Amino acid sequence: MSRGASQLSFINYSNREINCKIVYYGPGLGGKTTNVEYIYNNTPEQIRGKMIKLATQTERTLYFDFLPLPLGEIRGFKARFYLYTVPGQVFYYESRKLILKDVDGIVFVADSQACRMEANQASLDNLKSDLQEYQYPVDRIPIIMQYNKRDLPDIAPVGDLSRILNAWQRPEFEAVATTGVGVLETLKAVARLVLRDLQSGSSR
Ligand SMILES: Nc1nc2c(ncn2[C@@H]2O[C@H](COP(=O)(O)OP(=O)(O)OP(=O)(O)O)[C@@H](O)[C@H]2O)c(=O)[nH]1
Ligand SMILES: [Mg+2]
Repeated sequence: MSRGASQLSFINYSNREINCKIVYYGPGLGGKTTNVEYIYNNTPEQIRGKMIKLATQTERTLYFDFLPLPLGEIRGFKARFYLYTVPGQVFYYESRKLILKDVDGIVFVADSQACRMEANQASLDNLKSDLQEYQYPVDRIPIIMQYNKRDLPDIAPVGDLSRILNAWQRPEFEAVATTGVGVLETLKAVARLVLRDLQSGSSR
């Protein structure tokens, strides 16, 4: 067992698939949906599933965004990744927590703008407490940090973001989700961690 209670990816023996759940988490308007949209738009139609968005009229995520993607193989099983985003607006606590259930890997999308540092921290605290409530081992669950919106003025230096948000020293990427900078790199990194985690897990 590598991750104990959090090691819950669903194995389907009949079609030899392993389903992995990746959640894009982070503060409101940080760029979670933009990440997943970019991935959708840059994946061949034949392999991607349908992207489902549950949005308000202003395009802010109301419940979640969802995109199925086949990404890699493990011990003869196809790994199918399900990408979810959470609604970042502060008051959607319950939806965020529900979406984290059975998560295999997390991308924390931080907003690099200096004025959003507190929102980043609050969201990270929220993530930690949700994981703790589910009794998922925060120190072992695959998490990638993404510092998004690097194209904007008045952004915090990466060193500051790293020091303040990445005390657990997870792999980190700079990104501009609107143009795709860093987006696929982030996805590959989280997929790699999740597959490695699956490979090392004896209970699968
Ligand atoms: N300049 C710039 N704008 C970005 C970037 N990423 C996202 N945005 C913009 O930021 C706004 C919010 O992006 P979303 O992807 O909807 O953010 P979200 O994290 O899904 O927000 P919620 O669903 O409300 O939690 C949109 O107008 C995006 O176009 C970026 O890297 N640079
Ligand atoms: Mg969104």
